[in-house]
Amino acid sequence: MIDLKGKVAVVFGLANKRSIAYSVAQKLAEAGATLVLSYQSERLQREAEELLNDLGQTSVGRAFKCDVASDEDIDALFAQIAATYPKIDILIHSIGFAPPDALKEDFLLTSREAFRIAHDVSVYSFIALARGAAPLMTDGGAILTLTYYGAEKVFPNYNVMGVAKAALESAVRYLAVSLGSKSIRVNAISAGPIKTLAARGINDFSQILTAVTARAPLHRNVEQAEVGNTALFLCSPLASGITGEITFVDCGFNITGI
Ligand code: NAD
Ligand code: 0WE
Repeated sequence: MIDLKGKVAVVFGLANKRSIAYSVAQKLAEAGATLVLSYQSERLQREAEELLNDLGQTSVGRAFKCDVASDEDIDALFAQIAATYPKIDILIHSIGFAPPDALKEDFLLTSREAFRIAHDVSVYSFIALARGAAPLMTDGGAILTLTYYGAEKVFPNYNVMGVAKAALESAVRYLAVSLGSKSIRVNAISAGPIKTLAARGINDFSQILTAVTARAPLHRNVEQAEVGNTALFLCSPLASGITGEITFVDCGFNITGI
């Protein structure tokens, strides 16, 4: 049994119960961790507080606002965390965004602004949050982000997000070296496709799910809880020797050739 009692986990990207981050938070909480949730805008504050309740964190957990595109928000968030908790142990980065048009048009037409936003929100934020968290991880720590196979292979319409995920996966390796001497491990989970808010409105998403069912060794799609379990493992002492790694949780889809 993994025991995370006395550990503090900060979770970014928990928008609702279908979010991958919800399942991750659930598993961390079940193992005894205290949760700090971060929500993107005031509009999501009540929702975040309700989610904290659902996760059994009413008295210990806290929710703070942080738009990761804002340096001021990131600084304010870590100041609030430092004032509330003596140290933090785990950071979950489950955030990705590109302007909707960039996920519809021909990749060739990707604009400078769409490229900038996708990389700012999906990649730079990971580096900035790791930098904010590191001084508070006084007893070592685990940092985890979520990526997708579109970093390596072309999926129709994933477009600039694929380029951003490739950069994110590289950032995992560079941060692992940067933070290794502090006993902070940095890893990513490459999850198979899951119907979350971020997948809604994606053209042909059901086709992607069907292709996985046909081709993946397990002949099914992955569930949020399976990503949550792997996240729990990677953030636990059981994974003390793993850093800079991309772990696929995709029912084996990525190993197949046809
Ligand atoms: P989701 O919509 O539930 O989560 C995305 C989160 O990003 C939301 O909570 C949103 O508030 C947050 N976010 C976006 N812009 C932000 C900003 N400026 N500041 C703060 N937060 C911001 O969807 P999800 O599928 O759970 O996505 C989580 C992560 O998992 C993403 O990195 C995504 O790329 C990755 N992923 C998703 C799938 C999938 O098929 N759903 C597969 C592999 C990887
Ligand atoms: O990373 C993602 C989705 C990320 C995402 C989703 C949206 C939708 C709403 C980023 N930005 C936005 N912007 C919006 O305005 N996934 C891994 C899920 C996903 O998205 C795809 C996929 C898969 C899988 C898009 C095309 C093809 C496959």
